[in-house]
Amino acid sequence: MSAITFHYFDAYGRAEAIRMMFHYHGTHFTDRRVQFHEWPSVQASGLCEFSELPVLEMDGLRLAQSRSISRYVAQKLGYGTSNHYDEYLVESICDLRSDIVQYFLKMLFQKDLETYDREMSTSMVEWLKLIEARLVKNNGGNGWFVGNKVTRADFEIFETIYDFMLKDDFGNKYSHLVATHAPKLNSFMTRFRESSHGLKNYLNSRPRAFF
Ligand SMILES: N[C@@H](CCC(=O)N[C@@H](CS)C(=O)NCC(=O)O)C(=O)O
Repeated sequence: MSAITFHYFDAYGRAEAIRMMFHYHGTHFTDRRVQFHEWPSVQASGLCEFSELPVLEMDGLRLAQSRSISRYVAQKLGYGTSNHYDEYLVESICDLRSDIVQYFLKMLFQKDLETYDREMSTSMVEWLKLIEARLVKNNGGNGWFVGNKVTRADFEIFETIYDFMLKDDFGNKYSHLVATHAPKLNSFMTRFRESSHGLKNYLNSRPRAFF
């Protein structure tokens, strides 16, 4: 594999689940974190086909659009699926994830933590139950989201629950919600994290970001 460079801002946002895929797999990549003052010159450089980040340079290609990049990386690293129904299962849980992220990101952008806090114990709990129900449909919820191996769905759900509820910045403020309302998902979070040294190391050392 030729050198890989992943360009995004110094944030989790649309990049973090993709970064996690590389770390989980143990594939080296340059994690280029564009600072806001650099953005005008990056934008003017022609790097970004659609004038936005993230952009991934891999296999001699330059790829845009986070969800398309995520699908490409998943296929390349062996986290894809082998039939249409499994693909549907992956895509539908990833679409649900997008809905959740859209909903909460607004509050984080506006630093409206009061609403965020309230919505975690209301809307998010309802979403947790739905995610739990989907997880339980596959191997009783004791494995991964789709089939018998890790797929893109696992990365996207892991990253969302981790970064919106469980990361250190929140202390234990929201972890009880996952444990109480989605016990299988709670175990999944530990199982997934523990299943890769690369991911564990990254989570212990990654640059801190608000979202
Ligand atoms: N649909 C695109 C949206 C990309 C996007 O909105 N990127 C934002 C950062 S999260 C950006 O580049 N903002 C800078 C700007 O538009 O000037 C994707 O998923 O990649």
